[in-house]
Amino acid sequence: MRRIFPPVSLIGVPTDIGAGHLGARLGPDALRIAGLAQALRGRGIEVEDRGNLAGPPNPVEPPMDGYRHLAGVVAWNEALMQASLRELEAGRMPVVLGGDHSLAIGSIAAVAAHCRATGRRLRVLWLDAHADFNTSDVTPSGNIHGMPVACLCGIGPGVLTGIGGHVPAITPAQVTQVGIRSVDQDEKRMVKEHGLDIYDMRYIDEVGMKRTMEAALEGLDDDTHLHVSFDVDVLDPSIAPGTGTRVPGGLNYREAQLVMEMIADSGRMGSLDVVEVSPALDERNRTAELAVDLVESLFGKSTLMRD
Ligand code: 6HN
Ligand code: MN
Ligand code: MN
Ligand code: MN
Repeated sequence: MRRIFPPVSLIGVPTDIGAGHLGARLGPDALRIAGLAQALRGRGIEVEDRGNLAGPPNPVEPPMDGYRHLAGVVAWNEALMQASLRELEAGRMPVVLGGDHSLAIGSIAAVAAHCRATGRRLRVLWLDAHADFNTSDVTPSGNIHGMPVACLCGIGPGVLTGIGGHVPAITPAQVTQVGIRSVDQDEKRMVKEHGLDIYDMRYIDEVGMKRTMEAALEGLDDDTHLHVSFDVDVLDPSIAPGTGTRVPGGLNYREAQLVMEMIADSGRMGSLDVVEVSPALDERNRTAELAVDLVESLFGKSTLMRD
């Protein structure tokens, strides 16, 4: 069955201002060079590439009061919140090309605002090696790409938690995380305290990806907008070396395909981030090419007759 997807708008966010390694700023162009727009058009989807947003350069400064580059992260996220909301209001699906994962704050704040305005239910599926639930008090690095989920849940500085106009933008009950295998010591306490729904690698190893995704996608209905935030470091570094915070023991190729195919089958995806592609650390753009391959599956490509 071939699904009808709304028209897609690609929004490039060329920054690594929320990360500890430089390089994710080149991610949007790496994804373009890997043929993202062409691949989606080949599936019959109308695609507009809005180009890259502008924002402050990465000043490469040490953290202050537990945050590295807070003002810069705010500026990028305010720009993205506006750009993304504009697309949603025009009935288009924003596909955000990162950039580091701090940009999920603006991206998801926009989706949350749009869902509030239109009375839709929002669910967030967070595909990542990391829980990204740190705060300035507990962060080991000060890097804000380790904090977006907490910020979206209202835990963080007001300049970030308030970006979509409603604090919190979402509640932990709306978030499901898959692929997690690196959570910092105090971050573990945070995710437990706030009851985050986490399918970590041990769960996936024990239960298998099919049942994991059935559980992760449970309860979506016709009124649900599913936002997928795809951090490429959820993939095993042996197949996706081009990213700044590699953690061994990630998803293999078939597991990752099944995740995307099952999301596509749900028919509920309304917006997407593809983040943390870092071409400077990659081998011949293979991480961006794999990300594009997986995004095609998210948009319904399947091996045999099901498309
Ligand atoms: N990401 N938990 C680590 C930190 O510095 O807070 C790593 C975060 C990585 C964030 O990959 O989006
Ligand atoms: Mn809409
Ligand atoms: Mn992340
Ligand atoms: Mn990550």
